Amino acid sequence: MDQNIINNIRGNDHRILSRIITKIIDNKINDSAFYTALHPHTQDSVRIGITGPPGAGKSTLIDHLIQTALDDKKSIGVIAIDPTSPFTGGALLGDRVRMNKFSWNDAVYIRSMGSRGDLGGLAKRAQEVGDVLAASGKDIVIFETVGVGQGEYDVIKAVDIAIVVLVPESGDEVQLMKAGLIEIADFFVINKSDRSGANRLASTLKSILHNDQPSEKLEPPVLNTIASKDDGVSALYTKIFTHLNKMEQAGIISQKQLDRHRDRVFDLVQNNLLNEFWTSKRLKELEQRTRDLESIKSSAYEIAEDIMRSTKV
Ligand SMILES: Nc1nc2c(ncn2[C@@H]2O[C@H](COP(=O)(O)OP(=O)(O)OP(=O)(O)O)[C@@H](O)[C@H]2O)c(=O)[nH]1
Ligand SMILES: [Mg+2]
Repeated sequence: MDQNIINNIRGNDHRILSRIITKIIDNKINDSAFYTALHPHTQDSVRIGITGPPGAGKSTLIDHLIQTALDDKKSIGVIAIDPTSPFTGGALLGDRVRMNKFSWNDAVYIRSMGSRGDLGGLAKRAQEVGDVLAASGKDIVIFETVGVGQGEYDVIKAVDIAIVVLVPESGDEVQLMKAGLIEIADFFVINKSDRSGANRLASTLKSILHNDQPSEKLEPPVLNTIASKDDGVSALYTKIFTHLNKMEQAGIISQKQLDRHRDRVFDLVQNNLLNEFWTSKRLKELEQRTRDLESIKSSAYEIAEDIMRSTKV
């Protein structure tokens, strides 16, 4: 591993950051020595996940959060995970505009990465990009995802504080959320509160959260914002850090850090084993054993056991 690269990352050289991050997104860095050398420098950033339905105003909120963080003398990195863009990691128009807006400023780094067709490794790569941004010295790293698939869900699970952004029309979704999102959400924002129904949604949500909260979590705050008018965003910024403090004191942040560390080890072992197992010979065997409709007569279990027992490597 070239120590120069680590030094350049730590020196916050944005050109180097871009190059490295592109490689990570393209899955071209599988050198464990790189991540091991990076690791000691990745622990000091606050990791914030912001998720919610398409068009809820997440990016608009983040734009204003960036400005608020800068006013607070904090540096900030943003990873926008876009499920509609191809997995080449190309920045979308909106993100380019945002990047231009802050491109003069080396305290801000914004990058988008796609997820389509790439769900399995998405959370892993997003975390690795987060590590690079953390090592570059960013005080805050924000992950923006559209709250849809498992991959995005895994990204949001792996942060210190998960913020779910809703809009006044999200009433029905609150029911859906009770199943999944409430488990991961540490904080709710009702954006577009210039529209009717915002207060009603806030009070419905508060009562659900008050009654249904798992005991190992703090009750998530619910805050109303109008991101497009920068209304409520600095209050949101302050509240995020107050809540983070409370989470820290309750031992929740260290528990989350430990959980995500364990999950990463688990996933790495699992991926390594899979890669080791599925040699080209075994893949060929799989292909042969499932080549025609006739093969459906054998159960999947039977074929799987045969392949696992097979000495072909
Ligand atoms: N009325 C109103 N419009 C808003 C508000 N916040 C954002 N918008 C608008 O909503 C649209 C979507 O905003 P984005 O910030 O791109 O939303 P997003 O959640 O990042 O969208 P995706 O990343 O595509 O899921 C834009 O046209 C914003 O100007 C708000 O508080 N009120
Ligand atoms: Mg967005």
